[in-house]
Amino acid sequence: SLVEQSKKLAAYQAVDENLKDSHSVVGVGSGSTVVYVAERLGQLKNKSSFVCIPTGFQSKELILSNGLRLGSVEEYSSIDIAFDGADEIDSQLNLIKGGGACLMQEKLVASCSKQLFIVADYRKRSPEKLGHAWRQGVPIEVVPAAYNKVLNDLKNLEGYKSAKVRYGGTFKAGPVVTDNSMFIIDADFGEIPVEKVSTLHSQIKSLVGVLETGLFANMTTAAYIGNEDGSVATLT
Ligand code: DER
Repeated sequence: SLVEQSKKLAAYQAVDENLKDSHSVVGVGSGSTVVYVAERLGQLKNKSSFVCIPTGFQSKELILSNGLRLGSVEEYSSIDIAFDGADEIDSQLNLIKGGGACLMQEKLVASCSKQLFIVADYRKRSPEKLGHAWRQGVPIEVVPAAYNKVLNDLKNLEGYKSAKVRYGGTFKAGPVVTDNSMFIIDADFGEIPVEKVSTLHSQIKSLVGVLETGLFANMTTAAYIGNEDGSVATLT
């Protein structure tokens, strides 16, 4: 499909243009686009010269299934370069992440990385504000015991519209449980102006019971966006 092809082109270009022989620790994100990052890494002749750090269970599977060396963020808290997907990217490269409920370890790896390259298809690019393209709300990872308290606290924040715990639906009765045994709350704040992303993140993060938010402000080195026409846009 056009979307899959654009994901692959963006992922391959991001790896080809940025992974250097000097890089020895590589962060691998989560989701369907980073599948192509792991595939490209697995094609490298010198793939045994670097260790890959996962951002969750699926990421670990990607690393192993592509014959890449698996490390952990406990052993390698200084990461040379990381590749990850996103649910939405604004004009300042702020991100909404967490569509795959892996945001905690994704942000941990991103925060340990000297460089973070985001790879995505054209649906994720929002020339407008965050919340324009991704309408499912800001993912928030919360301690299960605190979910009701956090749902109530969120109501007091500027721009709040609604919030709900993410349920597994057909595939799991009850709430989605993350790799960290936490719940996810998806909170709708409508469209979030670029200059408000960092503030909103901090307000949510300060609520007792919140582990992490899916708002990634000022963390992205560059984004590779696969376009419908087969071209790849590099945003910095
Ligand atoms: O959960 C995340 O942040 C993932 O990176 C994910 O949402 C990106 O998803 P995709 O690459 O499958 O579109």
